[in-house]
Amino acid sequence: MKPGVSGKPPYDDQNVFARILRGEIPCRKVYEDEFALAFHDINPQAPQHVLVIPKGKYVSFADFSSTASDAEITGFVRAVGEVARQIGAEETGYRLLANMGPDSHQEVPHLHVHVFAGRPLGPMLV
Ligand code: IU
Repeated sequence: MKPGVSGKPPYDDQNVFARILRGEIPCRKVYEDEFALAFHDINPQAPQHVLVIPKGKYVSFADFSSTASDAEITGFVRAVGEVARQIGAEETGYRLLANMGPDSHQEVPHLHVHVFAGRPLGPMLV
């Protein structure tokens, strides 16, 4: 397993999403519950571009899927669905994306799912 990609990597408490979760940096909140916080991306790539983050200290999807509790995982997935509903994207459709680790160009080391919507998104470019 590569450190930082799989298993339980070290978590940087000063990463920007940790600071948003602690209220040290403002965000344009879309949704919040016990398990997740969702807010508008500061550099939107679609008319609707929302980030959904778990409240727990998880760097990546590998980390989250292997160490989070069932309640956290269920709560997070439900929150992603709720965000899509709240931004009105259920009818038109939307795209979910999560970058993980260096090859994916993950910039912020706290797990986040991007929700893109608001226009035809075209074929997925990898
Ligand atoms: P990535 O999947 O780690 O590459 O995406 C990080 C996203 O976080 C990216 O779309 C940024 O625009 C976004 N973001 C933000 O919304 N607020 C911030 O303070 C910072 C990054 I730094």
